[in-house]
Amino acid sequence: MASPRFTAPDGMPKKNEVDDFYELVAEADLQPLWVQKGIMPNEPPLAAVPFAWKWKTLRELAERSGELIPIDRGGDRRVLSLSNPGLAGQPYATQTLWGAVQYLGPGEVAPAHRHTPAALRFVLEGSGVWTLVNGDPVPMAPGDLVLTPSWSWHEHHNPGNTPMFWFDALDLPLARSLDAVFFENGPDQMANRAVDPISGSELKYGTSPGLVPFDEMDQGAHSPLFAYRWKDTDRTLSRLVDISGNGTASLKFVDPTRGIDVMPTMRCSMHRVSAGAKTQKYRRNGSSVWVTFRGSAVATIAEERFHLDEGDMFAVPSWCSLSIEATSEADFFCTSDAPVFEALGLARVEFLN
Ligand code: 1HN
Repeated sequence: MASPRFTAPDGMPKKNEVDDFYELVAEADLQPLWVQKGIMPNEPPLAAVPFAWKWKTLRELAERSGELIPIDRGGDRRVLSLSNPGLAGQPYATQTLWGAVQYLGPGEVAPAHRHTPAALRFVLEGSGVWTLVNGDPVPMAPGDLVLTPSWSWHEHHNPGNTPMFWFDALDLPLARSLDAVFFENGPDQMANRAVDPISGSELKYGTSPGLVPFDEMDQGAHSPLFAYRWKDTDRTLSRLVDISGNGTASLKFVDPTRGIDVMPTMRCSMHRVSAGAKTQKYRRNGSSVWVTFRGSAVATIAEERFHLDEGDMFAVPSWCSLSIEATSEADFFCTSDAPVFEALGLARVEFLN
C-alpha cells in the first residue's frame, strides 16, 4: 500500500506540498503557465538572421552539381537550398520559406511529382526550358515567374543545349510546421513535345488586362494563370517608376480573376530602384526572400548592410527592417508569407525613416 501523503501542520512551511504538486503535474504531462519563461515575448524572438547569398557562389556550385549529380527518381530535382545560418542547419531561408537555386542541364528532365507545399520559380538564366503544370506546358525565360500551386503536377524539361538556372521558393517550412505535407510521384516522364510560346493558362487568363473569362465556378485557392512574363513586368515597372517620381516602383503579381495574391501562402512582388534612389525603410512580421534580378544595390536589413549584385539572394526575417539603395538601376523579385499573416489577422507593418 502507498504511504499516506503528509501535509505540514499549521504554522509550518508548506514547501513540500508545492514540490509534491509540481511532481504530480509533471507526471500527468501538464505544465503550469506560471513557471514558463518567454512563452509570450514582447516581440517575435528570432532564430533566422538577415543573410545574403552571392550569385557567383550559387551559380558555380549549381553548375558543379550538374556535372556531379544526376537527376532521376529519388533526387527528382537538382536544387541547392538557401540555409539560413540562424536556423540550426535546417535547409530553410527563413522560418516559413524555402528558397533555392535549381539547375537543369541540357537535355535533362526533372520527373513529374506533386506536393501540397506550393512552389514558384523565378527564372535567372537560360532558355528553351518548359515546365508542365497540371498538363499545361509553360515555357520559361529569364525574368518570368512560373507558379506550381499546391498539389499541382509538375515536371521540368530542358530540350535545348544550354543549362537553365532559376530561383525556387516553396512554403515548405510553413506546411511542415502545420503537418500539412503530402507528396506523390507522377507517371514516368512524358516524351518531349513541341511547346507553344505561351501556356494554355495564359491564353485563357492572360490575354487582356482586366478581362477574364466569366465563370461562376472560378473558386480555386490559387491563380489560374501559371506564368507572368518579364516583358509585362518590365513594362509595368517602367511606367510605375515614371509615375512615382521618386525613382522606385513596386508591383504585386495577382490572380487575374480575383485581384488577390497568386497563392494563399506566398505573395510575389517585383521592385525597381533607380540608380541613387532608396526605398522607404519598413518592417513587417513574417519573412521574405529576395532575388536581385538586375543591377546592384546595398540592402540594409535590421541595420546590417549587404552589397548586392545580379543574382544575389537575401533573406529578411520577421520584424527586421529593410531598405534598399541602388548603385545602378536594380530590379528585385520578392516572395513573402504576407498572405498568411493577413488571412490570420496577424499582420503588422511599420514604416520607418
Ligand atoms: C520541388 O518539387 C521543386 O519541383 C523544387 O522544381 C524544389 C524543394 C523541396 C521539395 C520539393 C521542383 C523543391 C521541391
